[in-house]
Amino acid sequence: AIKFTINNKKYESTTAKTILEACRENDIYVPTLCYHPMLEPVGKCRLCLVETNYGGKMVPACVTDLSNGIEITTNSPRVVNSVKSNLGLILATHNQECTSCEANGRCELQDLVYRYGVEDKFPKIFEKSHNMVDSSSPSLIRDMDKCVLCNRCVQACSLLQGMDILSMTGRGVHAIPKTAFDSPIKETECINCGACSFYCPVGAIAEHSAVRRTLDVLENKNGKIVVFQTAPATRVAISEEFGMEPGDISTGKMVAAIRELGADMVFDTNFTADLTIMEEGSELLDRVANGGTLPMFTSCCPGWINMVEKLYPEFIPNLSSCRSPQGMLSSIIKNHWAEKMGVKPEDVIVVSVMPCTAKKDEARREELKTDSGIPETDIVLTTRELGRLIKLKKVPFLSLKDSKYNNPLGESTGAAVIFGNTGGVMEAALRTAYEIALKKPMPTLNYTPVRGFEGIKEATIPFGEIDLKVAVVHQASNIRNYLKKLKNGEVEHHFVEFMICKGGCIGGGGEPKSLKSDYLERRMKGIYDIDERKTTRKSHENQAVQQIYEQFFEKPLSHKSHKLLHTHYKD
Ligand code: HC1
Ligand code: SF4
Repeated sequence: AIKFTINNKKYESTTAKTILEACRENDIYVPTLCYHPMLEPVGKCRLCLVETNYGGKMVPACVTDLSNGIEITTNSPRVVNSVKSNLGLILATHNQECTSCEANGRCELQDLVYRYGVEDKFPKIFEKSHNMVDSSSPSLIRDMDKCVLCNRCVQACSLLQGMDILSMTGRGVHAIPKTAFDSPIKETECINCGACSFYCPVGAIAEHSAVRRTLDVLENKNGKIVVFQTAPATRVAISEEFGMEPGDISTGKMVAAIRELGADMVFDTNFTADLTIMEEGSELLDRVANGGTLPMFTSCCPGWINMVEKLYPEFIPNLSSCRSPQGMLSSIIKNHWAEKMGVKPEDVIVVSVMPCTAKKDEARREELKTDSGIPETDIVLTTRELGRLIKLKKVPFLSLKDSKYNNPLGESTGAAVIFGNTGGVMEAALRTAYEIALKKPMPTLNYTPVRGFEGIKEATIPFGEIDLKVAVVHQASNIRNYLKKLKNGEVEHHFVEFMICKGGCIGGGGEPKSLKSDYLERRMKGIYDIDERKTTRKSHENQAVQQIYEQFFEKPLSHKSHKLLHTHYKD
C-alpha cells in the first residue's frame, strides 16, 4: 500500500492515483478549474497547487501521482495565497459580466472567487480583449472574453467527441480556443452537440439561451396557448438543478413546476417516442422485407443527423425517415391537436424542454415547418435553462406536489423513457418489432446486450426467417469509428442506433452540469427505474398511441403519418 499524509493525517491507498483523487476520496477540498473527472487532467489552471515534503516547489495535485511517504499540505497560508493570486490573475483577464451571464449561479470561477474572497484588484490585461462573441449558432454562444483557458471545451470536442472543431491557439495572454480559420461556429462542421458548453466551467461557451424569450411568451400570452413538451432524459436530471442527486426522478415536480411557470398544457415527448417505435419499427420491417436500404439508422438525435448531412452524406439513404419524437409531437400539436381544440396553429406556442443543444437547431429546420411556414417547435429550452427559469420565477421546486401530464399526448410506456439512455431506442424497438413480427413477446423485456456504456454494442436476435443484427453506438468519436468499419465492410447490421452524446441523451450537452464522476451511471439507472415501475413497457401497448392511429393516422406509414411524422434530409 502507498502510505501518505494529508494535512498531517495518515492515509493509505492500495491503488495508484493522483494527489487530487486521494484528497477528493477523503473529502479534503482542493480547488480546481481545469479539472473534470470525465476528462484528462492537464494541470493548466494551477489552482490545485499543494505543498509536499519533496523540495520546496508546490505541485499541481491533478497531475501528480501519490508516492509512498509523501506528506501533502492543502491548507497552509502558502497554498491559500497561491490560490488567491492565481484567481486574481484569472479575473484580470476575465470579462466579468456576471449579472447577465448564462453561467451566473452555476459558475465554477464565481464560486471560487467568492469562497476565497478574492478582490478584483489587478489591472485588466486588455490584450486579452478578443471582443469576440460568436452567436452564429442556433445552439451555442461563445464569448471568448470569458474564457479561462481550462482546455475543457477543446478536450470535450476532440477527445470525447472526435470532432476537433475547437483547438487552443496562441500563447500566454493571446491563447484562446478557436475554430479553424476562426470561422463562426455555424460555418464549421460543428454538429451542435453542446459537449463544449457542458464542460465549460464558466460562461465562455453556453447554450444559445431562450430563457428570456420563454419568459416573454409566458408573461405576455396575448391570447395564445403555451404548450410544453419534455424529453425523456430531462426528468432524471432536472433534480440536480435543485441540489438533488443525479438520477433522482422528478417527473411530477417538473410537470408541476412548468404549470407554475404558466404553461397551459404539459405534454410528454415520451408519447411520440412510443409513436416513433410504431413508425420506425414498421419502416424497418418494410425495409427488411422489401429490399430497402440497410442498415437502417435511427434518426432521433439531431447531432447525429447534422453529422450525416455534413460529413457522411453518402449515408442519408440509411437514415430512417422518422422525425424525432420532438418533431413528431410538435407536428401533432400544431397540425392535429390545435384543430381538435378549435384553435389556429399560429395561436399555439410549443416550448420543448430537451437535454440537448442540437434540438434548438433541429427546431429551425425548414422541413419541420407547417404548411403555412411557421416552425412547429417554437422554442427549445435545455434542461439547464428550465432549471434557470424555475429559479428565476422562485417556484419552490422541492416542495411542489407532483402533477401529471395532460392527456392524451402525455401518455407513455416504459419503452419511451428508455430513449434517454444509449441503447434505449433499440431496446424499445425490439420489444415491439419482435412481438409484431413473431406474434409473441420477447423472452425478456430487459434486453441487456444493448445496455451499458460500451462504445459499440452489437446483438443478434433470432427473428423468424432471419437473424436480426443490430448495433448501438453512442458518443461521436465511436460513431466515426463505426462508420469507418461499415465503409470497409468490417461490420454488417440491419438496424443501428446512434446517439451523439456519451450515454445518450442523459449525457446531453444541455443537461445540468455535473462534477461527479458517476453522474451518467446514476441518471441511466434513474431512467431504467422509471421503465421498471411502469405497468406498460411496450410502445404498441400505449392506449393513446393506439387511439391516435384509430382516430387519425389510420396505421403506421400511412399517408397522414408520412406527412406529419416523417421527414427528409439535406444532401
Ligand atoms: Fe432525446 Fe429523443 S431521446 S433524442 O435522445 O428520441 O434530446 O431525452 O427527447 O426527440 O423522446 C433528446 C432525450 C429526446 C427526441 C425522445
Ligand atoms: Fe442531443 Fe441526445 Fe443527440 Fe446528445 S444524444 S445530441 S442530447 S439528441
